Amino acid sequence: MPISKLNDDAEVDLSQSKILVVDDQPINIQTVYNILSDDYVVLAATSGKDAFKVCEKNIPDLILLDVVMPEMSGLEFCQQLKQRSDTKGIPVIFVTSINQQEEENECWVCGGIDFITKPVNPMTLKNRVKAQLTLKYQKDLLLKLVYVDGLTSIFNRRYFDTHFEKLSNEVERSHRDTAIVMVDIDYFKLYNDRYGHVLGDSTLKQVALLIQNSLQRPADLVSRYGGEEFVVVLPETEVDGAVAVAERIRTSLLKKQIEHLTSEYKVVTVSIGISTFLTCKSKQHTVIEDADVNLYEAKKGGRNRVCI
Ligand code: GH3
Ligand code: MG
Ligand code: MG
Ligand code: MG
Repeated sequence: MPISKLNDDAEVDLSQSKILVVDDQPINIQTVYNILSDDYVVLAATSGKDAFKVCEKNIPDLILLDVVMPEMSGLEFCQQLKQRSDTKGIPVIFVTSINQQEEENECWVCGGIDFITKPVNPMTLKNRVKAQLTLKYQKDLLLKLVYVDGLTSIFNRRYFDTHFEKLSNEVERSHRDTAIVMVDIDYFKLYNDRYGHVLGDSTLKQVALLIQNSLQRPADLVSRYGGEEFVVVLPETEVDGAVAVAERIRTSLLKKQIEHLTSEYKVVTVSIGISTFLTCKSKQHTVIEDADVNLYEAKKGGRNRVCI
């Protein structure tokens, strides 16, 4: 199909986009608010410190940033913002009266994506903001399409592979253990045969959500590794900790009592295999294989169990 057939001419709805205006002068914030608040959600902060507080509660889609501010300048704020993993993706447009080339260059160097001079021309501000928000929307959408599984809304195999490679390098550097937990639904082919694919899909979603909710630390990560198989990565976790997580997953699914009459357990269950980088001598390559071998042991041992 020619790509032109795929073009969607509908305007993207950006009305829920959050713009954070950071300026030490409330009158400047008011000016920007008057120009943008009909089209977007406008948040405000009068210092870099306040702006970080706003970001902690509510990650904005765009920041409009003054340069000259007491305590922390806009340049310092931007540098710090770009060093934090949770905020580095937020685009920053500098809004400033600076007209020296050198100072303007500093705005680019510290991570600004665009530059608007004061006094602000409302048309220019509106158009620059719209352009950056559209780009941000497209980038977020692309990342979601590439890395998030459409059925279960958890990360997909591609994300896992990328994440895992980075993580393996970190484990080698830090010598801290990391656990891999492989979860596979038992007799799922029989489940589909008996209850149909629509219910099968819905049960897969439930299991994904249950695994997600069984994880307690922000760095823990679950992805859909294959059809009805999930992989959980638990950084800085040794075997005992991983077994505890795996048992939590297994027993909370059991408690849900999702009917599966063609399974010997009469409800949907999972088998789980665990390995850790410490137990696995040649590390990166075999840690997944080891977890898989242990998963196979769990299946052979009667399913609905955890093997290490
Ligand atoms: P075991 O206990 O040994 O794991 O048996 P199993 O039937 O779960 O294993 P097998 O690998 O033979 O079959 C996996 C089944 O999972 C096959 C397929 O029908 C089902 N499956 C995989 N992906 C999906 C999906 O996206 N939706 C649905 N409904 N079923 C899926
Ligand atoms: Mg100022
Ligand atoms: Mg299975
Ligand atoms: Mg399987």
